[in-house]
Amino acid sequence: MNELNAIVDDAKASFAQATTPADLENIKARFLGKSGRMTELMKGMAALSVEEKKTRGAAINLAKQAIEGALNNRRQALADAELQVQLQAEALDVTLPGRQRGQGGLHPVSLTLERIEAIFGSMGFEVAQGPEIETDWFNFTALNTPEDHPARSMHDTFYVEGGSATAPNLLRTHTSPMQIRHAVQHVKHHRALLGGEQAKGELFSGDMPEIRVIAPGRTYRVDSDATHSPMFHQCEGLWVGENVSFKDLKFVFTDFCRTFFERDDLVLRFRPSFFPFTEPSAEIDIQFQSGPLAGRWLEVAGSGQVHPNVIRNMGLEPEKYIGFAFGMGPDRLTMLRYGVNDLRLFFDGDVRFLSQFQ
Ligand code: 2NM
Repeated sequence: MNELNAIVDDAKASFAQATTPADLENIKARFLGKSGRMTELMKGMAALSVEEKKTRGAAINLAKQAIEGALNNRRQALADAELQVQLQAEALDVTLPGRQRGQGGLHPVSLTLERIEAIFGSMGFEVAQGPEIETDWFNFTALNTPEDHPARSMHDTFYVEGGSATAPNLLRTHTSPMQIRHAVQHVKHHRALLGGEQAKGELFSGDMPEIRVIAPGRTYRVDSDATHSPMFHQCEGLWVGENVSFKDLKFVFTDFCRTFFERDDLVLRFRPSFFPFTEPSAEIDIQFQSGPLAGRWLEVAGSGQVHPNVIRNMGLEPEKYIGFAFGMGPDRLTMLRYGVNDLRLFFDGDVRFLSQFQ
């Protein structure tokens, strides 16, 4: 029996020396494996008598159970140790402050566009959006711009593939083409509501609700310096009805500017000018009465009474329908409102600059 105790002690000592589970399983084979010491002892019983087999067998079984118990204990201990190592390595300090997710926000020019839309929305203007790649017809011809106008040259306008020699495609140079698209749809819709046949090319002189719309969006011109970006924003406005006058333009635009800049004492000046699509035309200047820009005339928009040719291209009879239009630069309005002196800051994408507007 001493021999069995010695084997059990040897097994326990050997198991204790194992430092990894794989190590332990190798050592186990020496005692419990096919040619392990316990297996050899069992084989050795073949020659014993029945009586001896009983006592010897029981003793061997006890020893075997002791070895298996020791093995399981060591397995558990090694697994626990392994888990501890892993837990240490993957320890989290739950008391550390969390990593903050960066707070996003709208671009300052987007803030301006939202302001413009809200103010004109309160005056009954719809918002129309449309293609940035335009045809020569909507961008120039429909807007009464002559074939030889310098704005149509490749020095001023980005021409793109996809058009034809007589109908080239281009990046819109203003959002007025969208005004034409909107007006044409408006007229088509209300003509259809009235029913009746329409001769080809016949201008509409029936009744319809007024067209009141603004067209904000990106526009493109071949130009780049501190005050010009090849991509810039525009917002054009259009109000067409049977009795819409320059007086209405002055009222609407004055109200817009005073609300936009939050200055009731803001003064406006309508200075005679020229655009192909309006006649008469005027530049609109504003003057602050206080603050860093006080006393200076600042140009903020172009405007005018829509040219009869343009009214016709909307599908309307100019003897019945009249209106005004204006165009302004949201980029410049943003510079004036926040005191930014370089337009390029808006398009560099520097978060240190942009985050100041949140
Ligand atoms: C401006 C100045 C004056 C304008 C004209 C039109 C339309 F579609 F009615 F012809 N939309 N916008 C217009 C008029 C734009 O921007 C400086």
